[in-house]
Amino acid sequence: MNNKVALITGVTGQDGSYLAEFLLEKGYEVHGIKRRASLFNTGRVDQIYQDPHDANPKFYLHYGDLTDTSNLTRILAEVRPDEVYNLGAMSHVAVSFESPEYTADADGIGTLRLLEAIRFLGLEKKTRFYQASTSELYGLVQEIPQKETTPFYPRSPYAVAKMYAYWITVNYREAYGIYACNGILFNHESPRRGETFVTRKITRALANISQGLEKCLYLGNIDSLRDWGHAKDYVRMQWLMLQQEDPEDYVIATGKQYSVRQFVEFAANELGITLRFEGKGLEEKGIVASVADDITTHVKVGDIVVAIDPRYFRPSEVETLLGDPTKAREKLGWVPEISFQEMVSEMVRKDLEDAQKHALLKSHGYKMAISLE
Ligand code: NDP
Ligand code: GDR
Repeated sequence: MNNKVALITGVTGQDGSYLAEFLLEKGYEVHGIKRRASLFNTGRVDQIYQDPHDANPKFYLHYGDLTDTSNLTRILAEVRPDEVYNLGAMSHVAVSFESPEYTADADGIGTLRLLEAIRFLGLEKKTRFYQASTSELYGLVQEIPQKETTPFYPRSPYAVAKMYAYWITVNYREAYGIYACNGILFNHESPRRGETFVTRKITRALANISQGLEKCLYLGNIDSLRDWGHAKDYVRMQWLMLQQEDPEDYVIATGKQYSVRQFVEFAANELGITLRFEGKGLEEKGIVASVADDITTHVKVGDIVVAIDPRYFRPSEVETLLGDPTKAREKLGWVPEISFQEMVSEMVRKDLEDAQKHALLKSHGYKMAISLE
């Protein structure tokens, strides 16, 4: 019987939802912080929602925000968790250039608020702390592949905020003996990935295009290289990091790299669309892909399926990321179980299912909105 209590910030996000499921399966009592929104924002955790009126619920949601110190302190005082997973963040790199100050507050100072609350409440010896650090810390990479000892060079307000969070986590571990760890996670995706991150944007748009719901997928830098894993594999590692004798920081990655362009090709193949990229690089900034075969009903030879829109270029870009997960493998026995191909296929299948439902509704005269961000 597991009597452990966990608190997850960002429980309504991609990782938060998978982690909550994972911990509930392990018998944890799970508390999550959700933000007040004008529309329901718990879609990713609805399947594990438990009516608080039922006997002995194991999953609780609290209203809160990482920018609100008294709120965080009160929740920590009430919940007195054994483990805190700080997954909440303004997590979109491009958006952080638009809202740099808010990003610093939520992602940087928000982490300090939680650590300081743990200290203030005298929970230093009880509460273990996980910080969602990121491969974006490596930014302009200083070494290939990147590992725990690779120097940081952040390239966005998001990454700079996360750099503060990284170091304040290390500092509270060293200064106050808190069991606090950084997971330096490389990109990880799933059908629950937010629709404006590039992988989900691609699988969703191509699925819609294959059903005649959209015409063209507009992207930014398609030569960008990333080390993409599956979120389910990565939340397991977040938990593992808090179960060790000593707190340490770990890189979590697959050790394999693909370009955005390759991601498009894999996703298109899944849908039976064959793309021929016509532009050689970003210089052309025009059409970069056209369809080679009329395999699906709605896509014909010569149709432009992917085009470059400079609007999606970033003021300073992270061109290449490739992680070295040797430490996680050797010390924690962690290896990713879901391959890149399996992940792309799962994402495409889910988005195709949704697109087919929408196409059916449309064919019966129902109107539906598709966001094209
Ligand atoms: P998501 O964007 O899917 O989820 C972010 C979560 O944080 C959401 O629940 C969101 O709430 C919440 N949130 C945003 N702002 C605040 C705030 N001010 N106060 C409280 N909660 C807030 O991110 P992921 O699940 O993909 O990532 C989880 C964490 O891991 C993030 O910190 C991210 O920066 C980091 N990370 C992610 C990687 C990835 O590839 N996915 C890689 C490395 C690090 P709402 O639902 O209301 O928007
Ligand atoms: P990233 O993820 O910035 O790595 O941050 P994202 O999917 O947004 O971008 C990956 C790469 O694709 C390029 N790109 C585009 N990106 C988006 N979003 N939209 C486009 O149209 C587009 N076209 C090309 C980007 O320029 C970039 O090079 C993610 C987030 O989850 C962070 O929170 C996390 O810390 C890092 O991963 C690791």
